[in-house]
Amino acid sequence: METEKLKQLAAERAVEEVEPGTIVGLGTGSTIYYALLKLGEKVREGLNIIGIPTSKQTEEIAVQQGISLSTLGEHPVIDMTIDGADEVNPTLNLIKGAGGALVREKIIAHASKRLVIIADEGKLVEQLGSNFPVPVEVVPFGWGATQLALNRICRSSTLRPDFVSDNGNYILDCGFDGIPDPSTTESLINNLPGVVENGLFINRTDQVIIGAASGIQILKRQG
Ligand code: DER
Repeated sequence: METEKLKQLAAERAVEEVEPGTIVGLGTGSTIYYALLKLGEKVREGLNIIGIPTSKQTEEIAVQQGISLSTLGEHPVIDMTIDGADEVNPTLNLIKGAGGALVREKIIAHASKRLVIIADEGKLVEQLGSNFPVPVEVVPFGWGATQLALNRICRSSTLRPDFVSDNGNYILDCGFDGIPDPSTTESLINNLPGVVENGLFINRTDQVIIGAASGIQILKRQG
């Protein structure tokens, strides 16, 4: 089964868990796109929810789908957020940010009672940093100096070309040959002057819904 179908499988399964009358964080990326389409369909059938988008891109799609939107300021506690991931390891830690929305995604994930991640089975890895770089959002001022400091933590980093985030910042994509201690790495990166946030999402995920050729796999955080 081709990847897009697997993404759609996971996305639509996650939407089944959205309760009427709830505040729903809406992630960013191509997998969440299928969830937005399904949510739009259910809203048109009468589902009453309020969406909190993690990016201008998601906001536009949600508006097109007729999903009522609000802000984190209006709703500082979110019932459930659905979002994608670039990598998922066995303890449900993630690399996110290929879509460039990691800052708002992490803020909204932190404000959520439940974080449900949706992904195709290709996103599963034994160790984070195997297939994807860790995106790091940095302020434009002195980004070159920030990059030098980052390169002492990662193998190498590249400025994401022709990209400015919704927050007016740059992204440095940091390559690793595997990340044995993601929690420490997340803290080391965020401790650097000039760094706004990074794409390591550690101990935040409650459930991962995987679209696999063999069907849906549900992974729940232990403990
Ligand atoms: O940029 C992001 O954080 C996205 O959610 C990303 O992690 C997954 O994007 P995809 O669904 O397009 O693979």
